[in-house]
Amino acid sequence: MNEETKNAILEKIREYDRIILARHVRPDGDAVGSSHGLAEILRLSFPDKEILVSDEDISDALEFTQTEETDPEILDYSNALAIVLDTANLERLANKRITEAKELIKIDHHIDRNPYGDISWVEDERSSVCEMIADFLYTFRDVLQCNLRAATLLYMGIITDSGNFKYSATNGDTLRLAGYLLDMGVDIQTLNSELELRPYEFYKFQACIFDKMKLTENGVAYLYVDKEMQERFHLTRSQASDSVDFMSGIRGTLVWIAFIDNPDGSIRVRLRSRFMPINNLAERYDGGGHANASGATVNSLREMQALVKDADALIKEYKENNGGWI
Ligand SMILES: [Mn+2]
Repeated sequence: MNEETKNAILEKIREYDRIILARHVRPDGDAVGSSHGLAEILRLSFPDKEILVSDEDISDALEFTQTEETDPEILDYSNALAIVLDTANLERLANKRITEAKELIKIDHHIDRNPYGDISWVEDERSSVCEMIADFLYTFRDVLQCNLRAATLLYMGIITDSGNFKYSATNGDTLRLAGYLLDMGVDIQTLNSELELRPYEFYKFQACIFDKMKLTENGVAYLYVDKEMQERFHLTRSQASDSVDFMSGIRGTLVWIAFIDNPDGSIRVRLRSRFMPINNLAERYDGGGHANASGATVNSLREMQALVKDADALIKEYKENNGGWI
């Protein structure tokens, strides 16, 4: 698929002596895996070229990848080729200066509502950009070099973005390309341990969440991580916010919501759903996002209750008018 585009990208890579890679802010496994996996492949394949990853906001959870990034401010973008990965639109860029590069290539798997770049390779049915980079590597396997580190980074992006091959974007290509990377010797026990193991205190926090979680009549699960709870468990903002995922496994619960006290007195809302969309509800409360994952803000306990009530009414309506949900 897209053989012409892939060929054009390889030609551009050959053309430039300096290549700078970039990705979206608050990087996930796919953003880190695809930018550093491709960087590693390019360094091995073209040792005379200067290959740099330009962002500096690595997440704590991915520090184990020991990836090195260069301060965007000290980079020379003139005569450089930029490759932007996993970034749907330029506003999401961690390094906005990357657009100063002479030419820019977009490689992404989000719906292409905001096309950009001199060359754009977007396949929105792909599980991950790491799957696309693995495909690129496989397509040009006679030209490109790969090592265990690059294979591990790409494999990491595939499993994190596909939910360990559980999300519906997973298809035969995802598994074939993951298998191609595994054959290079990826240590899945170590990788999965790095990605999944949590400190003991994390489970104490989870137990507290399960104790406090509430369920509405029609199946909205919700919880409130107030300031007191954040202090008691020494939670970072992102740890408090991730608590929304604890509620994802309840049968009949099509919507689950976490409310997290912000330092400024407002309350951050994280909404998740399956089968039915949730973004319209988020938009009513100063937010928005994806069909099944959105964010919003409320300013009082009363507004929190109103949102829960609205979500409950939405579920009720959905369940009455649709079959097939679980
Ligand atoms: Mn991705």
